[in-house]
Amino acid sequence: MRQHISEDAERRGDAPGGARPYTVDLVARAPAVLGDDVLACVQHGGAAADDDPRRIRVALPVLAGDGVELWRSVLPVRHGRDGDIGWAENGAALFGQLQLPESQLADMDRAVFHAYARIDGFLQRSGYPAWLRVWNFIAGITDGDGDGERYRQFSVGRHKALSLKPGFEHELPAATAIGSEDGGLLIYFIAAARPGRQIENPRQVSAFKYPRQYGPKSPSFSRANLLDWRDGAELFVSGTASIVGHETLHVGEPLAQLDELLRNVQALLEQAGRPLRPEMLKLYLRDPRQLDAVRAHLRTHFGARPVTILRGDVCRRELDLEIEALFRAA
Ligand code: 3EB
Repeated sequence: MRQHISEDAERRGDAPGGARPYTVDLVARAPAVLGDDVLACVQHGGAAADDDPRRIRVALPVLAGDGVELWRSVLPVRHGRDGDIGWAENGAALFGQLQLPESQLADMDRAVFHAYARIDGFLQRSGYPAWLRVWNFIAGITDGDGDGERYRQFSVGRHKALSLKPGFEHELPAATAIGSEDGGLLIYFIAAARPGRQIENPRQVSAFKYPRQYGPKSPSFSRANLLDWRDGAELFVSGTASIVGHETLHVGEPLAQLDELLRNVQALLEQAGRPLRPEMLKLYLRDPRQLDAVRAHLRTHFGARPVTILRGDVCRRELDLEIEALFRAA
C-alpha cells in the first residue's frame, strides 16, 4: 500500500492550495460499515464495530452532543496499515492513527519518541510530510509527580522526535492532549504535502516556549493551524484552556475558566484574520457534575450551535475544562 501511495505522488502538492479535500459531519452513531468516501470516523465513547483502519476510537464518554465525526472525502480514498499505523488518504490529505497499549508505556518518554518518530517517517515516505493536526489521548495523563508526571514524560518524547527537524518550532501542528479512560495512548493525526500557517496567541506564551516549571521539555504544538484552501480557509484550533501568559487562571471556577478560554479562542480568530465560523466544537470536561452549568454557559456564547462535550482530563490538574475547534470560511 505504501508503494501505491508513492506512485500517486503527482496527485499531491495541491494542499493547501487545492479545494478543501474533506468535509466533516457530526452524527450520533457510527455507521456499521464505512463507505468508500470516508477518510476517518472518529468515535467517542462506544466500541469499534470492525477493525477498519479509518475507525478511530477515542475512549472518552460523550456527555452531550453528537460523539461521532465522519470525515468525508471529495476525492477517492485509499486506506491500509503500515506496521502499527492505520491510515487513509485521498491525494490531498492523510489521516492516520497509532495506538500503544499500556504495557508499552512503562517508559513513556521513549515510547512516545518512537511513536512520533515512526509516524513522522511514515508521513515522509508517503508524501504527506506536513503534520497539520494531531490528537493525543493519554491514560492517567496527570499520574506521577514532578517531572515524572505522564504528561511531562509524553512531552519529552514528543519533543525529542519533532525537534529532529530543523526549524520545527515554525511548523508545529495544532494539537490536543487529553487524559482518557482506557489504558494506553492513542495518537491520531491529519497530514498534508505542505504545512499550514502556524498561529500563536498573543495572550499566551507559546507552548513550545513554556518555562522549565512545566517540565523538562516544552509541549511541541502550535495554538492553531491555518489552511488556505482554494475554496476558503480552515482553522484547526488546538485544545485551549484558561491559561494566560503561561499561568493557569481561575482555579476552582470552571465558568470563569470557560470565559477565559473563549477569549483565547477569540484571540486566535483575530490572528487568523479571516472571516471564520465554527464547524466543530469539542469541550473536554473533567467533572461531569459541572455539565449543566457549562452547557448553559456555552449557550450564552454559541447560541444553538452544537458543542460536543466529552468527559476527559486536562493535562494540568487545576484546569477543569478545555475546548478545541475547527473553523472554516464564513
Ligand atoms: C495548554 O495550553 C493546555 O500538549 O498537545 C492543550 C493542547 C494543552 C495541546 C499538548 C496541551 C496540548 O498548555 C494544554
